[in-house]
Amino acid sequence: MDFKGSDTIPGPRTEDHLPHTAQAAVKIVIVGGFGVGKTTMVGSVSEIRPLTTEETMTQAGIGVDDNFGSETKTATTVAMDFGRISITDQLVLYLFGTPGQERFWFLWNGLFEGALGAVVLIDTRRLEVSFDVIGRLEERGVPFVVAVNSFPDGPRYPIPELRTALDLADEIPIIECDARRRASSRDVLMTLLRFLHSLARAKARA
Ligand SMILES: Nc1nc2c(ncn2[C@@H]2O[C@H](COP(=O)(O)OP(=O)(O)OP(=O)(O)O)[C@@H](O)[C@H]2O)c(=O)[nH]1
Ligand SMILES: [Mg+2]
Repeated sequence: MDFKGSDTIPGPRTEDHLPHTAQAAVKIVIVGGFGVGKTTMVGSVSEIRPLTTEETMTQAGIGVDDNFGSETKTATTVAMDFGRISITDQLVLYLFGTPGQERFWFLWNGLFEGALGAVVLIDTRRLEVSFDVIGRLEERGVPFVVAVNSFPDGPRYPIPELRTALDLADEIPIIECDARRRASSRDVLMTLLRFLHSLARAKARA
């Protein structure tokens, strides 16, 4: 895609084979409304060549596909994105990006099976597209963190304001990121892992 230029941290993409030392694999889902940067995030952070199922948006999509705020966008995910990142020699994350358009949301069921947690990507220009997504995660009881993908023309809000606008509980981490950057996307995943760890510890104590 067009943004894989100088802003993307170059790095090895040769690790197609799972390291022999890998002991645990965790499934993580990247969700969010249409065009918030899910495919971008999976692509920037994956150490294997990501699998994408993008289709070119055509005339047929006009009036159906919501293209607001991402005028340069020419493709949309129709099934899923898939990538992998090794966090340590032992721990590997499998990343599944969901389609953003509501007409493909029926695919969520399969994508969430066995998922330990989720990242909700948001675009501050279109917060409202995140409401349904967050509601659906809460219904499913899937723990999640919120990552604010910083688009240059996106308004900046203090985190507490975002928390109120999205009606999120205090313990749910909200962080800013740039989905095009590997290091930033990795930080988001580390935040999710720390959150999952703290939930597991709290459960063990209860
Ligand atoms: N400036 C900026 N542009 C971004 C960023 N992330 C994605 N983009 C652009 O925003 C558009 C949407 O990115 P995608 O990764 O396709 O979004 P998506 O959430 O996978 O979209 P759907 O699969 O259609 O729901 C693309 O045209 C990218 O070039 C970002 O962090 N900053
Ligand atoms: Mg996509």
